[in-house]
Amino acid sequence: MAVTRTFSIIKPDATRRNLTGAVTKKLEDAGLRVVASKRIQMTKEQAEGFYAVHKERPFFNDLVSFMISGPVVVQVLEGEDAVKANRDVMGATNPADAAEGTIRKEFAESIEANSVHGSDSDENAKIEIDFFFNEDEIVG
Ligand code: IDP
Ligand code: MG
Repeated sequence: MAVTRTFSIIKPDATRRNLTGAVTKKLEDAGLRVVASKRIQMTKEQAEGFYAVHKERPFFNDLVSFMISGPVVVQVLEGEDAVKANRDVMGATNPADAAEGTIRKEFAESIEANSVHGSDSDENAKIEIDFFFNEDEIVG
């Protein structure tokens, strides 16, 4: 296995409850290293662009509204097989289905307000990292 990168968002439900540190600790305990991080208020255009893959889904408008309802923390994470390591510690999309010890099991409020985003492939990780970060903002 190789050291790779993935992209993470700590979503507005988590920043609102002051869980940035608690979520980041879970990521670090899972062997991931935060190599870039910034707290931003996403614009509607950014959220629509980021989630464009979901634009035909019935929850798209609600999801965009939720993602701009407060600040988020966008992060680049590095580690062994980072995409999988992150998805494993995130847990299932619906917190009702999430395994014990995962971020979503512990912190998520609902299937929508589920505390974290994580890339689902190395290819999408690169696209998502490039969407929010310049290379000189990432320091391993
Ligand atoms: P993922 O975040 O686990 O990869 P996706 O299917 O990519 O899940 O969905 C993206 C995001 O859209 C989810 O994290 C969640 O915030 C929201 N979402 C997914 N499914 C639903 C749904 O059925 N109702 C409301 N929001 C949803
Ligand atoms: Mg996804």
